[in-house]
Amino acid sequence: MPAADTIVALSSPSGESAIALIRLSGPACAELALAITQRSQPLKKRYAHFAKYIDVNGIQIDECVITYYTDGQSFTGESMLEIAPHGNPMIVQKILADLMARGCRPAEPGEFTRTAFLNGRMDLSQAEAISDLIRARSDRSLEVAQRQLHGSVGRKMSELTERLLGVMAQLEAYIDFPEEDLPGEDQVGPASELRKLIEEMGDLIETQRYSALLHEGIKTLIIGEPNVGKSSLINALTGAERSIVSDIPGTTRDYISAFMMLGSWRIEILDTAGLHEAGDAIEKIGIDHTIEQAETADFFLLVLDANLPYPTLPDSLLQRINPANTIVIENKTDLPSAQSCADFLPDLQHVRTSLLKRKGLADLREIWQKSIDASLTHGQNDGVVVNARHAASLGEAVDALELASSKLKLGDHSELIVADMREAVEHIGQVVGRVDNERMLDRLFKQFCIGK
Ligand SMILES: Nc1nc2c(ncn2[C@@H]2O[C@H](COP(=O)(O)OP(=O)(O)OP(=O)(O)O)[C@@H](O)[C@H]2O)c(=O)[nH]1
Ligand SMILES: [Mg+2]
Repeated sequence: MPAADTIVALSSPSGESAIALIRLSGPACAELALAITQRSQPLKKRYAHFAKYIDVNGIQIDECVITYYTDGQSFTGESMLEIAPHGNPMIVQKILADLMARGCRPAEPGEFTRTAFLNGRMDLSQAEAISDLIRARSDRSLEVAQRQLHGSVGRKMSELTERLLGVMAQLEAYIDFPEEDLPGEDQVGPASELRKLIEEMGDLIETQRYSALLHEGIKTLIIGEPNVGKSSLINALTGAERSIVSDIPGTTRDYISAFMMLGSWRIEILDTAGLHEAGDAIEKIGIDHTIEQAETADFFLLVLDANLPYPTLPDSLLQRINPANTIVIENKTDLPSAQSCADFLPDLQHVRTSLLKRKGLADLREIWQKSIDASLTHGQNDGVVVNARHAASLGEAVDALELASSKLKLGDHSELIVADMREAVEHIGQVVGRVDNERMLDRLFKQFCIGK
């Protein structure tokens, strides 16, 4: 059986399910389709065939729905087969073993998408979007992955490239006349377009921060002195008894994390050890952990007991908090001695709560969500959000353009400036995969699941 380099994998999760999906891609698909169904007529393309799956020994394994795709009209661009048997892991294993016996080989992680990319079915940013789409855990990240899958990043890169090529064409007009310098008046247009491009690309690189927040969740730290209600807050927000609540100060000794949704944002929320002059060595380690976590946190909920004097916060923490990333929660307002804490860090937004009586939580959610919307939504560039790999390539493109820009200012010869710009165009090309780098592709597709 000439199944050479026809790949196979289970594309649905392993375990019991109503149906499972086994995918194949490669030159032997048409022939395999006939062999496993024992038919003599080719399968109609893109048609759901109800058929018996017969193994190499002539034994029926299951009844399945089989779809056949021809070259150029499939996800990978090669011939493909999709076999949907009943979702019993034993049936799936038997079919996979049979296909292997017929010469197929198991697909590597992401190999279907990699083949699709190599066959020009999509650019690299679209291939990455498939992985993001599968892993998305919030409406926002789904939205961004879907936009990217429809080519938002690719279109932006084409636009940038076109504009760079436009500037290069203006400069190239002088390359044929090396004895002539670019006249001053002809430098103005290219110089200002170059600056504009550098700025726009800088904004685009900034959206990487947003992409990380989408995928990993907005890391929110609950901080405050011991016994103010931090653990009560994580429990109220997540609706679970995640953290132990007690009236003994210093109950939470190390941070505890949980995930929650705030509107369409995914939040990683961490309850921490209370900040104070540590009593014992273990408490001190817990407080060090809080300060360490604060360095990488995106948002802070600073809890106060409205009945007690204001806390003194460590300098490192004071430097991290600002009105855009912190909300002060004045808790225990049900007690008769509760005071207003409005003059504690008055620039920050304040919410009054009684976590014991479940009061003020809706206000907190509303202010918190508005605050995140305000600080993150404007950071999106026409809805285009780049990931770390894109940002690195764009960063190199910006470096090359900065060089070009300074050479232009110095009145260097056009040829030198155009060379730098050509380098920038190449770096932009890497975002969508115009690269010759097997190792980079290996690394990228390894992060995919098998069967995708
Ligand atoms: N009266 C009143 N008590 C509260 C309120 N919120 C929490 N408490 C009580 O305060 C005590 C401490 O609450 P926790 O949530 O454990 O406080 P914490 O900040 O996590 O404390 P540590 O882990 O020790 O740092 C518990 O007895 C809670 O029941 C509130 O709004 N009003
Ligand atoms: Mg606690």
